[in-house]
Amino acid sequence: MTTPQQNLFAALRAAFPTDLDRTAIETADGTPLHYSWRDLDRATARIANLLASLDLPEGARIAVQTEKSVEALMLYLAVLRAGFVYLPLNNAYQAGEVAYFIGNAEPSVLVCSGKNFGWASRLAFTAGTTHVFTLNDDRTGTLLDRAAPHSEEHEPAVKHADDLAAILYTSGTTGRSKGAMLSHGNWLSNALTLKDFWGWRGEAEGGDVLIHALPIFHVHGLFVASHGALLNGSKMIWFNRFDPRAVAERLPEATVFMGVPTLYVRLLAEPGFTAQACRNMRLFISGSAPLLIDTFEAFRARSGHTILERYGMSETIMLCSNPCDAVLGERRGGTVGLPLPGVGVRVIGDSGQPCVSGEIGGIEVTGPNVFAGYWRMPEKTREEFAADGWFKTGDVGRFDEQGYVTIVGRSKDLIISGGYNVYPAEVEGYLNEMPGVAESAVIGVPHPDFGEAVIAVVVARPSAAPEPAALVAALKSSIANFKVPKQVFVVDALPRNTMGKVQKNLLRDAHGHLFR
Ligand code: MLC
Ligand code: AMP
Repeated sequence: MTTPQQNLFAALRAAFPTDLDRTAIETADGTPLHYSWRDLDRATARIANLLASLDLPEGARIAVQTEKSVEALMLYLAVLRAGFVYLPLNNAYQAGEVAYFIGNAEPSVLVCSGKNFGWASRLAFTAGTTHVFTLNDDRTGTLLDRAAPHSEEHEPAVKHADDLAAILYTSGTTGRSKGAMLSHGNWLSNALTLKDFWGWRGEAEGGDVLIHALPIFHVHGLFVASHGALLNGSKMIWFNRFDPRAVAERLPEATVFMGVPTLYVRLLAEPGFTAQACRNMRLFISGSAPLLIDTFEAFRARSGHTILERYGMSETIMLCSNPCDAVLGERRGGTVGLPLPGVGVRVIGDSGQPCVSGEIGGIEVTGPNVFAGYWRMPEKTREEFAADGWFKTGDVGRFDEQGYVTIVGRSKDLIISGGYNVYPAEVEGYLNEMPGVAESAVIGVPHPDFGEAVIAVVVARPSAAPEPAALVAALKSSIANFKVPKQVFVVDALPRNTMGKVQKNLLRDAHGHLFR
């Protein structure tokens, strides 16, 4: 018996509209460019053929650290099409961070921005990568040059549901980042569920148009947003950078928008963002970080639209969502809604037993959306799955009587700043290595724009006097800018409990009003 083709690209390709000359993507920053569905098909075929010509091993990883561009999206689709494994990297990561990912994932191919080619190719070739291409956000680079002569026809590689499609690195609470292994089946099942649950409208119902303004190296922008539009044959209005004024201007042409809470806060600060601008909108979706109830309400008052909040993570894609269809219930601010159809969500208390509604515990998940494990980290994988196979999210929450989930906190020491995850342990590791620093505690405090902001509290070594500004400058040269503390305080000692554990809650209380 032959297994049916489960290549995610094949499923997306099958959803392209019959008229391939229609616009699939229109760029919105700078001179507008129109990419037709035929352009997407041909360009991804050329890049897939280039990759196929490189004689790469089965399951080869293609690591990508580029600026956002339509061509970068095409590269992602081409990797799926050719049957290799996509490994996206945040373009804020610096050389030291990228070196770790390349050492751990051992990609055969690296695609980087031209401006980073020097250091990026040096470290990739040292780690055994065989090909390094460049791709810039102005449609230049060796990737496109090398792909140009290849055929614009390509039969998608046959992939099974369990075959690896992407590795997404998520930082570890202790130690280094872990690569979550996502399969073609994980992506496809979640994309099909969301297509239905969020009521994506096909041509017959007027057709949806998505404003795409998120980065494309994480679950939210690359997968949830792009897959949603592609699987529905919907046009995207494409922003390489989020600009609230420009987005507000284009809203009348769109029906769907997806953002992290910071994007909604910034839209509310934009005078051009009005109910009139939202007149054709059908759906605003928020996720990746908690949406404050104040933002939820201010948004409804200003635009007349109720934001749909949903909850996901790299390891599980989307787990819960507020209803889109009123028949299923209302959209409740402060909650992440109901478990998605086909996704099992439970809340487990300290006793190890499921909680009754209203009781708080650890959120666990099972379903076809849940990843297979961490790349080459069987121990970590075992630790994060319960004995019966449910994945422990590290988020803490409760169900209410109607089955809505509210996230009340995290058991993992994690800060989410503007939708990006920052693991305090990682930043503390860098700080503790700096001259004059004895120890440090990195915490998140409320911030009006980023939701949470990273700050650090540092204890000096005897007779040393580290300067906060110098510590910030040193961090900026080592780690991604969004992880760098917005403020550093030097203190005599960190508060500790009787077990010697740093009491971060006391530090959060002491600094909680810093940005308010
Ligand atoms: C930028 N800066 C940040 C930051 N983004 N600081 C803290 N947190 C952030 N998120 C800082 C930079 O360090 C810089 O500081 C200054 O802000 C300006 O940088 P910028 O690049 O010009 O910022 P901007 O373009 O305004 O970016 C802000 C943003 C961006 C909100 C648009 O952060 C963003 O796109 N966030 C979305 C993240 C996302 O897609 N997450 C989804 C993860 S998936 P300085 O000091 O250097 O000048 C996931 C699963 C799920 O979580 O459920 O979806
Ligand atoms: P990531 O590892 O980047 O995929 O981030 C996943 C984490 O983001 C989850 O474990 C949650 O802690 C958080 N998250 C995602 N969506 C929401 C949401 N709607 N509300 C609160 N936290 C969220």
